[in-house]
Amino acid sequence: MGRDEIAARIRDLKIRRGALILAHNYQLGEVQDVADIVGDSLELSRAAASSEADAIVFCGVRFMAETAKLLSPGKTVLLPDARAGCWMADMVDVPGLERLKSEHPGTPVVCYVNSSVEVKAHSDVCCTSANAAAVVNAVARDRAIFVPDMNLGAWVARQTGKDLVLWPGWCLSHVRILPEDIERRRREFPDAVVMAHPECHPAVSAMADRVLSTGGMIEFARKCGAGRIIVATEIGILHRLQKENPGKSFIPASEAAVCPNMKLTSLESLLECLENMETRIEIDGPVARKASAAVGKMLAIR
Ligand code: CIZ
Ligand code: SF4
Repeated sequence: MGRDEIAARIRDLKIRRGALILAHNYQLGEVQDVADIVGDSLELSRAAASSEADAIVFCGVRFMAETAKLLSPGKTVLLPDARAGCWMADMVDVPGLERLKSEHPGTPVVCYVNSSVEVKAHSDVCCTSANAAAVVNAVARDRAIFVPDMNLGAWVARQTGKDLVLWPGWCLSHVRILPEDIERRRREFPDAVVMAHPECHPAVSAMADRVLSTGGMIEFARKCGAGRIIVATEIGILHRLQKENPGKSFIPASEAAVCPNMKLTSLESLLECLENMETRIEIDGPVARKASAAVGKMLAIR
C-alpha cells in the first residue's frame, strides 16, 4: 500500500470509529499530516478533554496519552505503539522520589509532565515546559523539589529565583545538541535567531535568543520578524514550523536531536491502532485520582 492510500484509510476509519487523532509536535511529518490537531502535550490533552469524540488516538509517547486519559477518564484513549515511552520519565520512580521527599520534609514537589502517572500521584503539582516557571512561582515560597528534568529545573530556577532541589534526570535527545552546534550554526547563518527548548543543556539555553516550549516555538516563529530561525529541539517540529511558515527557513541546531520513542508511531501503526482499537490506556482508580489532582492544580494556576 502506498503512503497516500494508508493515509486515506486512516481518514476513513477515523470517521467510522468516531475518533480524534492528536499528534505531538515531535511526530513524523506524515503522522502530523493525518492528525486532526498537532500540538504540545498540554494543548493536546486539553483538546482531548473538550472534544465530543468517544476515542482519542494519541500519536506521541505514553505519559502524554496518560495525561489525556487523566483529563478524559470517560474516553477511550489509544497509544498506537505501546513501546513509545520516554527515557526521561523512566529516570525517576516512586521509591526514589519518596526518598528525596524524606530528605526535604514539607517541601512541595513539582513534577514535569514527562513522568509516569505514579510519580504524578506522589507529587503536589504537575507542570509542562510552557508553564513550569508559573507553577513553581505559585507553589514554592522559596524551595521546591523538581523532578525529573534537571535542565528544565535549572532554567526554571534561574527564571524564578527559587531554590529548586533537582532530580538528576535529562532528555537524551535534547542533550545531543551541543554548544558547538549553536556556534557553528551562528557562523553559517549570522542573521538567524536561535530558539532552544529548556530540556537542552544549560550551556545551550544560555546561548539562545529565546528559550521556549514547543508551543512557544510555534507561536514565536509565526510572530517574529526574522526570516531564518535556528531550532534547538527535537527535529520533528521542523515539519510543522516549515509548513506553517513557508516564507521562513528553519535550521535544526543538530540533526542528532531525534527522539526514537516519538518516531515509533508511523502511518502503519496508526492504521493498525484504528483497526484493532489498541493499545488502550487504563489507569488504576486511586492512582488516577491523585495524579489528576496534580494535573488539575496545574491547570488552575495558569
Ligand atoms: O509538553 C510537551 O509537549 C513537551 C514534552 C515538550 C514541549 O515543550 O512541548
Ligand atoms: Fe522523552 Fe526526550 Fe523523547 Fe521528549 S524528546 S519524549 S523528553 S526522550
